[in-house]
Amino acid sequence: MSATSSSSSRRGAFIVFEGLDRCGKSTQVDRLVQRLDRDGHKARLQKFPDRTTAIGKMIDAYLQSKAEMDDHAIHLLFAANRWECAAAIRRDLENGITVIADRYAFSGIAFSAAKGLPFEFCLQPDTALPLPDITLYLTLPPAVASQRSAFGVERYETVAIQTAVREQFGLVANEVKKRHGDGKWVEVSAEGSIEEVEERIWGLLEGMISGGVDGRIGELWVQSDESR
Ligand code: Z5A
Ligand code: MG
Repeated sequence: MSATSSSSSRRGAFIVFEGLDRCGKSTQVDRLVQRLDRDGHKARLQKFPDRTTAIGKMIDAYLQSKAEMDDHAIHLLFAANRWECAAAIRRDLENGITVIADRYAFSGIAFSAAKGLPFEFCLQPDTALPLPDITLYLTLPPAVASQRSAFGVERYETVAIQTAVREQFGLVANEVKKRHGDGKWVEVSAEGSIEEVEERIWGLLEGMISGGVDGRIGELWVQSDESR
C-alpha cells in the first residue's frame, strides 16, 4: 500500500473482479494495485479465497484435492472466509483506501450452484457483507482460457465445469442488477493483450478511484432505498 494519501473525505471504492478461470483476474488486479501505488493512491488487494487464514488453509486443501468435504460445508467455509475479512474491508474503505478484491461472494454462488446446490442457499451466507461499488466481470471464451498456463491444476478447472459456472454467473449478474442496480455489474472483455485489457479496465475505473466514493457502504443482497 502506498504511504501517501488522498485528502478527500470521500471513502475508498470497493472494486471486485470476477470471471471464469484463467481469464486474467489476478494479472489485472495486480497491475491495478501497482498502478495506484505508483500514482500515490492508497489501495490494497484482497484475494478470495484468502488462503492464509485457518479457514483459508482448509479451503486450499480442498481446492488442491488434498481433502474432501461436503458441498454445503465447503460453501459455508468460503463464505466464512469472506466474513473474517469483512471488518477490515469496511474499515479500510472508511479510511479512504481503495480495496480491490480478486473474486468475492459471486464466485461462491456460481461455483456452488454449478455443483447443484440451490441458488437461494448459496446466496444466503454472504448476506450483508460489504457491497462492492462495482464488480467487473471479465469475459473470455472457455476454450481460450483452457489454453492458458496451469489450467486444470485445481478442482473445478475443466471446460465442462467452467461452462456450468458461466451459466450461473449469468444468474448472479441478474440478481446483482435487480437488487443493487445495473451499474454494479459490468462485463469487460478479457480478450487481447494484458496491456489492452488493463487500459480497458482503467477507462472504466479511473473516475471512481480518483474521485473516491460518496455515501455509506452498502450491504450485499440487502436492498437500500437508492437501489429500489
Ligand atoms: N471459489 C469457490 O468455489 N467459491 C468461492 O467462494 C471462491 C472461489 C471465492 C480458486 O480461485 C477456486 O476457488 C476457483 C473458484 C473457487 N476455482 N476455479 N476454477 P483462485 O482465484 O485462487 O484461482 P486461480 O488459481 O487464481 O485461477 P484464476 O483466478 O481463475 O485465474 P485468473 O486470476 O483469472 O488468471 P491469471 O492468473 O491472471 O492468468 C492466467 C494465465 O493467463 C497466466 O499465465 C497469465 O499470465 C495469462 N494471462 C493473463 N492475461 C492474459 C492476456 N490478456 N493474454 C494472454 N495471457 C494472459
Ligand atoms: Mg487468480
